[in-house]
This record gives sequence, structure tokens and C-alpha cells, in this order.
Amino acid sequence: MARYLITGGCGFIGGHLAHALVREGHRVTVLDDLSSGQEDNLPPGADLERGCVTDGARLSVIARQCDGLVHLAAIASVEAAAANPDRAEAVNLGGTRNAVAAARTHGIPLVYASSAAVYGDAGSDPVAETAKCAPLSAYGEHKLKSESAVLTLGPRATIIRPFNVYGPRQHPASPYSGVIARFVSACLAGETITINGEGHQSRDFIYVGDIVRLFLAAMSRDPEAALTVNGCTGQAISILELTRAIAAACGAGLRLRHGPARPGDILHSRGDPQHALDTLGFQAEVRLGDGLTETVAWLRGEDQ
Ligand code: UD2
Repeated sequence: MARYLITGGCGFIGGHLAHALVREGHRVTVLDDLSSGQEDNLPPGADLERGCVTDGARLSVIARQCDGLVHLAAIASVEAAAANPDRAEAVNLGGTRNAVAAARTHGIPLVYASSAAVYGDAGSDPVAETAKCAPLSAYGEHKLKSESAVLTLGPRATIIRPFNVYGPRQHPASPYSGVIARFVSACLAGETITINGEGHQSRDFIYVGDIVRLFLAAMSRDPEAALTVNGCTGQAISILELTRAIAAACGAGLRLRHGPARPGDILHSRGDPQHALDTLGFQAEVRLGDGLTETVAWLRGEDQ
């Protein structure tokens, strides 16, 4: 049994990870300011320290009792970061520097949740970790600079670049919520959804249960060298096709309109999953249709 610190552990991915670690018999401490996460995402037995990762001294004190650190806390949306750039830089870059300092001080491994946003339009499809990064957004730039900070830890550093994560407990209410949560919720409520632009842009959607398995694999690896891996399925679907899959999963029609394209929106985003398979033996398993069924059930309140 180990004790792990998860920053952002009350968030969508962090909460699922905390549940998985507790199920495996580990102890979990969460640092979260509840700015976007919810305390009820935590499993019974997890300890919550309410605070922000911008408080480096506090983070370090908490990390002192831990065997590993998973740094997920962020303003985790391209659009939310653009709307509040100073705060986003303080949290997304400053918070990561604090997590790196804490990991270094206490000699513990760090798994960092970066983002596929670091690639921007990298020019390759699918995009591998060796691609030249050219972020299109401040969010992606902060994540890329954060990766450089994490890599200074050497072998104890693992960087995961999640693509578009979806699944139960991803809340649809915020304008910055992930597209699947928003569209499923609208479909169930009979509301009209807005596709940004033509809808030909495509994404590699990975189910939250799969991304959690990737984090667990990263946390238990032997630290021989720093590692950077995509968190992806290797399959992409256009936003227009996604609306059809969602309508099928909901068993209802989806009313849609087209709005203006979103500034800074990546056109095609599909990850190459090979490196995660070679280094961590990780492969995504949940097919989009099955993941959507789970998501619909949760948003219907069938699976609280
Ligand atoms: C996702 C992640 C982000 C980062 C990035 C990596 C979310 C919420 N954000 O950003 O954290 O990891 O991937 O590349 O998962 N769309 C619509 N209508 C809507 C909402 C979205 O058409 O009402 C489109 C949007 O313009 C985009 C796609 O759906 O083309 C996905 O949007 P998103 O906000 O779910 O995620 P993304 O790819 O911007």
C-alpha cells in the first residue's frame, strides 16, 4: 500500500483515479480548490486538502507524506484558459512548477497530466510523441512549458498527453465542458446543440476508465528514464459523426445548428497509441459506442 497525492483529485479524471487507487488498497490525499471539481467525486476514505496548487509551500508539506504525486489540477479547458489567461498561467504553469519542486524536494515520482493541446496542428495524423509541438492556444503553450519543467526531474518524470477524455461524472453545465457531456445532456433534454463551424473537425475520444488505467500504469512503472506518452485510442471521429453516435446512444433525435468556428480550434486531432503500448503495455479498450452508453446512463441518473 502506498499513499498518493492527487492534485485536482475532485475533478472528472482525478475523481475516477482516486476511486481506482482506493479500490487497489492505496491511500489517497487530494489537493483541490473545488473551483471546478466536486467533493462528491471522491471515494470514501480519501483525504481532501482544500487549496490551490499555486500555494507551493502547502503543496510541498502535503507531498512530504506521499510516495508519489499525480498532478492533474488545472484550468482544464482551452476556452476557459483563453478567457482568463493570467489566472490560467498561474494555475497551469505556476502550479506545475510547484508540483515539480515538491517532487524534487521529497524525491518522489511525478505523473503529469499534460494535454494533446501541446501538438496544435502538428501536421501528422496520427500524431506521435516525437512530433514537433506547435500549440495553437495559450492553454497548449502552458502545458508545453509545464512539460519542460517536469522533465527536469529526470527518470522520475512521466508525462501523459490525454486527447479528448469523456465518460460518467463529466459535468455538462459549464460552457467549457467537454463536447460529449454537452451534447448528450442537450440530446436528453431535447435542446438544440451548436456545432462550432462545419463539424468536419475530428477528435480522438478516450473513455475515462481507459485513461485511468494509463495513469495507473504510469504510476507503477520502473523509473528508468523520463517518459512521455499519448493518452489516446488511435481512432478519430468528426464532430458531425459524433452527433449521430450520440443520437443513437440516447435513442433520440438531436436538434442541431451550426455556429461560427471556434478560434484556435484544432482541425484534426488523433493520437498514435503505439508508444504507450510499447512502454507501458497500455491500449484503450472501450469502444466509443459503449462509452457513450455509459455516459448516457450517468447523465440520465441511472448510474449515480
Ligand atoms: C480538449 C480538452 C482540452 C485539451 C484538448 C487537447 C475538454 C473539455 N477539453 O479540448 O482540455 O486536452 O482537448 O487537444 O475535453 N464543440 C462544438 N460545440 C460545442 C462544444 C464543442 O462544436 O458545444 C467542438 C469544438 O469546437 C471542438 C470539439 O467539439 O472542435 C471538441 O471540443 P471540446 O471543448 O470538447 O474539446 P477540445 O478538443 O477543444
